Amino acid sequence: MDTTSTRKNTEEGMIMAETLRRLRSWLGLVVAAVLLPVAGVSAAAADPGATIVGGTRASTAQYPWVVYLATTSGYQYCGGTLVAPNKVLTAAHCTEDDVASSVLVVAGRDDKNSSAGTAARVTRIWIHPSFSSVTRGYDVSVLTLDRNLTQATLPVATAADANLYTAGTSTTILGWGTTRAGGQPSRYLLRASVPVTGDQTCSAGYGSQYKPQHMVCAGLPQGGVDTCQGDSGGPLVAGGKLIGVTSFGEGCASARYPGVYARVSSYETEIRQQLAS
Ligand code: 4AZ
Repeated sequence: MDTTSTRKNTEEGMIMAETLRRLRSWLGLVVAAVLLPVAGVSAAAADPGATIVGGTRASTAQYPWVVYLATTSGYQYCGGTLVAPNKVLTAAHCTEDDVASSVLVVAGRDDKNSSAGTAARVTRIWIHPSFSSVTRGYDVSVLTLDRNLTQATLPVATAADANLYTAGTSTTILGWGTTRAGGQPSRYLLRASVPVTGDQTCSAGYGSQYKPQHMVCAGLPQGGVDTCQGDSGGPLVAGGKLIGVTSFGEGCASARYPGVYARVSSYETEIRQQLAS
């Protein structure tokens, strides 16, 4: 696979994810239930987020700040992180087509088929004003909830946390996404550990799509462990802080293509302002 075709495939994959996401927004579950099977496209492939490949079961008792975004009919489509009692940091590409009143934030529910925890309503969606597409950066969004949740919050990395972005730093990724590219979403919360990848390694795979000022990569050189579809918007955690928001990748868990995350410390000012608003 040469770099050119890889980039092309990445763009096409993203365009498809965007298109399918808009269909979902417009038609809701009817698309997943009826049109996708007819078209031969799995619901997981239509999912704009990523889920965890190579992960193991985890509990929101241990990771209380990890949440998922769902439609009002209960369809989980992205992850997020509780960063204040009534604020969730997620990916802009998760919320760009959303209307606040049609988004649920689910906290404290390991099993999507259960009714454990809390489903809060969203009253306001902030999307970074410079966001246009995942490969240009700015893939961050802050949701305001209709209530204060009781779950613990996770601190957001700042400029003072530069050390957490050093290649080799151990991170935790979490989500309810697919367990392989094009696979089925996970019923349960999954977690995995992956090291932060150096800028040169990430650029070697993604070329100019990887923008070190705006992004950070994490993954193993040989692949096998990664976020995947449906995990988007969820946390990349190191040193007890949120250092990244799951953003994009070429497939999932492939050698030479680590997962790409929004570099949270780059958006410190904007995020801080949103948390205060
Ligand atoms: C996605 O579709 C996605 N392997 C998120 C993360 C990754 C791939 C895809 C990283 O939202």
